[in-house]
Amino acid sequence: MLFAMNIARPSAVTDLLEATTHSSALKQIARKVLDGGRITPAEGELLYTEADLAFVGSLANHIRQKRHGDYTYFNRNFHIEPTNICVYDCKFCSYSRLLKQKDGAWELSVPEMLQLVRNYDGQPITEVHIVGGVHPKMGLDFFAGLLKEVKNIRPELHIKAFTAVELYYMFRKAKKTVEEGLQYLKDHGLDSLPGGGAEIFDETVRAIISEDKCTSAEWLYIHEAAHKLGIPSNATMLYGHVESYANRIDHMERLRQLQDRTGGFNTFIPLKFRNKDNQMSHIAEVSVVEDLKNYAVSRIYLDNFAHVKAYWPMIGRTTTQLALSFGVDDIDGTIDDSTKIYTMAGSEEQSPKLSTAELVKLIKDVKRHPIERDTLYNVVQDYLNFDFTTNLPSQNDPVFLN
Ligand code: V47
Ligand code: SF4
Repeated sequence: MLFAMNIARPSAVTDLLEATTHSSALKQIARKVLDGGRITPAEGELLYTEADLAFVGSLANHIRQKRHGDYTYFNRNFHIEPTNICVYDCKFCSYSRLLKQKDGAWELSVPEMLQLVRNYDGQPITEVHIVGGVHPKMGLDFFAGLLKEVKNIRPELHIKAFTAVELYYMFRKAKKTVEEGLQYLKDHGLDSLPGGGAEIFDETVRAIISEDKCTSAEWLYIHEAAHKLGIPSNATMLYGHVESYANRIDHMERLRQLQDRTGGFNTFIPLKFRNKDNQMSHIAEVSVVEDLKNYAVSRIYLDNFAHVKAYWPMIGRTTTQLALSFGVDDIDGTIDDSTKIYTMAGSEEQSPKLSTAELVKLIKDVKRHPIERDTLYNVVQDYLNFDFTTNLPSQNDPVFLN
């Protein structure tokens, strides 16, 4: 029997309305959020500029608690990065190489990638995440063939693959419409899209940080088309570089509107800009306080997104645990160390691998209820009372979270 979900907690959130330190504008926002209302872009900006961390944190935590109780989700996945050769030149990217650059470049053949899949034979992995550079010679048919072979080896494995940036390039090159290209990949085994390539939608900022890749309108179009074809997706936001708070709110506003139309986004993933070895290295990284504030405002603003995810390899274990009190309900997965896009940019975790037992402990240590999910947030295993020595639910007394 589980007790964790039913225990009422004293709520810090009602204090927000009484505290004399908050302006009446902020109290009005709090009241609106507590009544289940939707905040405006101007109110979103005010949260960034005027509210302190405790204020946004209490509101975001309240929303998370209302939606998910103590459940904190993770999944068991692994990554394949087919290549880091890329036709584009995003200024924040530490990982890409030009076709003619030999130093530090890689490109994997289909058999090499299938071997990576086979390496997980017998392991209870539910998802493979395939994303990489935009290689001029790896086209639609190459990737469709890869998807089909992966499904032949492991039909039940969910394939979350290709950012809108990669898709836009491969469809254009193959002279397919977005709809035709997506349907073709879906027929070959594509199950969902990851959220990458969104960066910041504001056109002026996008022109500075990634001028030549697909536009914001194209990114949004591809995700909308995918949702209409029954392919769910994620959305990201790269923050903490040259963007303003207004740019972040504009980014989330465009996502919120799309989500209103389709409901096809699973989760929102803020990605903190890391400055190691890229053309934006002169820009200082933002503080942990800013990270937490950003998670919280995201949770408050995106009222039609079920989940907000903290990508733990990027921000590290301690900030991940903190983020769980600032609106985050999902911490991504058990990941092997083949995820180079972040390690090369200076992520907290230089060898980002956590076993399931370690992830479960990380979640339990902050009094949350660990739930292994699949990509679509179906519960795979409840880990509140689980014995890793027998791999069975524990026979001992239930663990109390409070
Ligand atoms: O679009 C690149 C980001 C993204 C840096 O959907 C950087 O479940 C910070 O989108 N500092 C690709 N970020 C990865 C991605 C992702 C990751 C985890 C889960 C999911 C999901 C999606 O990585 C890029 C870009 O925004 N990125 N360089 C950097 N220096
Ligand atoms: Fe290429 Fe992606 Fe790096 Fe941009 S972020 S240069 S699209 S690999």
